[in-house]
Amino acid sequence: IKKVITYGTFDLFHVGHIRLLKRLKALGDYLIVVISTDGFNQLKDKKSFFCYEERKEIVESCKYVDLVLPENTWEQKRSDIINNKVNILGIGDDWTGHFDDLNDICEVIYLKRTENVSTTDIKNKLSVI
Ligand code: C2G
Repeated sequence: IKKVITYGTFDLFHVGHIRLLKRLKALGDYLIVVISTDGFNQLKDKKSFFCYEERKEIVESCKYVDLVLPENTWEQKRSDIINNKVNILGIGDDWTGHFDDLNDICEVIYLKRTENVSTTDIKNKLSVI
């Protein structure tokens, strides 16, 4: 079976996330989503509204997702891909080029981001209500 992996914070789960996961699942048979822990979010200088456990529970409930794992470091991708026998790493095109070094062990694909939606926009719009 063809296994796909992706990484992200997935805070305030929205259609941008869902449309990405839907497209990623269509590339194979099994989709692994590696969600940034609260500790790793600090490394990314991101403060998520929901904690890791809540973001994990939400993403696990998405019909396109087969497995959720924690993302603790920038460096774990290579071992994640090898240990889980992953064929494709896919991620939004805001990351274009960043993971090309992994194309010796899997296909690396960058998918177009969904326009006009982002967790940051949601937070900003809510803050001025
Ligand atoms: N995304 C999208 N369209 C949007 C918003 C997000 O396609 N409108 C995609 C992003 O491109 C990413 C995924 O949804 O592939 C998750 O987005 P974030 O939670 O912002 O992920 P990020 O913080 O970029 O984490 O090691 C990699 C990092 O953990 C990626």
